[in-house]
Amino acid sequence: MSTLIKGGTVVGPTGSHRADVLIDGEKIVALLDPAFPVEAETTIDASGKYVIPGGIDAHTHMQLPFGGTAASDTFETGTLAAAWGGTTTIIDFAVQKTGEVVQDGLAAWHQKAEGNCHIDYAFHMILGGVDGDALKAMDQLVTDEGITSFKLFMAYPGVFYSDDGQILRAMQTARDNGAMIMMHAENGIAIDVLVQQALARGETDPIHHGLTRPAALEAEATNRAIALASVASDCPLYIVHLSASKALEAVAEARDAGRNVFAETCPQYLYLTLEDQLGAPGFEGAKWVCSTPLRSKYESHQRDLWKGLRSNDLAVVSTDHCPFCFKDQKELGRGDFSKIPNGIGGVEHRVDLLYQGVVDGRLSLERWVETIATTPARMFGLYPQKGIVAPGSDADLVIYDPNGRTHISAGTHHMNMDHSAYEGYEIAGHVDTVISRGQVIVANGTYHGRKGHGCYLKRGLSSYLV
Ligand code: DUC
Ligand code: ZN
Ligand code: ZN
Ligand code: ZN
Repeated sequence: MSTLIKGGTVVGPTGSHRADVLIDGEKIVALLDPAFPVEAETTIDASGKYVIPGGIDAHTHMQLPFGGTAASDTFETGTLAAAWGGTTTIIDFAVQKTGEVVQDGLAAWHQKAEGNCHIDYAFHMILGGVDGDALKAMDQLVTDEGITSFKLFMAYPGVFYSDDGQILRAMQTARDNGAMIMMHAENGIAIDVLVQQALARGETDPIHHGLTRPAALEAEATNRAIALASVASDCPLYIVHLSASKALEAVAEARDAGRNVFAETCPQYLYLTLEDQLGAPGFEGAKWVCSTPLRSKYESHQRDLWKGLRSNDLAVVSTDHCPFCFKDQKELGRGDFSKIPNGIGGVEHRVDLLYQGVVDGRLSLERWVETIATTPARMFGLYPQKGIVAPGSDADLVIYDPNGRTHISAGTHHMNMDHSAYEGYEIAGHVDTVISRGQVIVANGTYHGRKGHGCYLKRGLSSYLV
């Protein structure tokens, strides 16, 4: 089955040019001069549109048990929503619960995902405890399971938390086997003190979530993670969901020194602020409770994050898609903000929200594609199978209409959430057509994909390893 995408502008990380894209089966087989005559079984007209690699969301949490409930998107609903929004690969976080055998945690995650995904998927592994068995499991997962990145938490004492000694040991193991350590960098010990003090003062509203997680404690943990990685012979380190200027400064300084340090941010930190949350009536602010938290618009965070995206101190934009409904889920924290499940759902809107950055003159077209697709593929060992429009790569493509419009609303989104953190946002662009391994799954506002089409991807080591 051959398909020709005709008349579009192909955008890659290093430039944009007019080219027709020929697909045979699941692969891209050629990029052709538009004047070159080609026959294909199907032709798709992409005139006036961009042809980009399918989005790769390197940070999602489908069905994550968390905060006394579970993230509301299953692998089925979450990957369907991702597909609608132009994301053709997710990397979800499998979880080793504290005390559980790592491989058992992984097996449980495969069971949730297998046969249910609309798009291709891979896993990172959250380590809920670092001991001798977990360190051995890291080696086995890298060698046999295609899992080459491990997330640790400096936050959440008693839940996922690792202390500095555990972190150092995991980093040393990663340095030896080539894996990436992904870090939730917030000082959870100090945060828990602030949370208890706030609650004791009767400060129970959602806004106190953010106020008890100050930027300084994100910066402190980021600096500490970078120092530990340095002691572990420059273990590759990737800071997840970075939101604070001072944390970004630490990453930039390490990168300027040639260190193996990388970071991602998320659309919520680029667009939403603590004041949006503060302005919500009553308990509604719970919809914007996430960790790291939204930061104040009166500080320089958002401006610095956009700058970091341009300078590559922030290499990737992922969603940290961790959806909870307001009703019965976010509401668990009525009267106690610390019981609000932490997370914002956004897997459907990342490609569009970042395109708005192009429209607003904050990112180039090429940098848009790099941060949403090419770099996540390279960072996490999926390149060049994914993340690029090139012969030999999987035919995971989005035809993006710069003259279309996207209106974000819980009334029309496909995520299993009863609200949207971006309710009412208008984007000056639109995901027109989505192709996953040669199959058209979204076209003309209609869904043509199916659950079970998505395959598990075994990943290699990061392309950025030195
Ligand atoms: N960290 C994440 O990465 N996701 C959800 C909550 C959290 O703290
Ligand atoms: Zn986290
Ligand atoms: Zn996350
Ligand atoms: Zn549409």
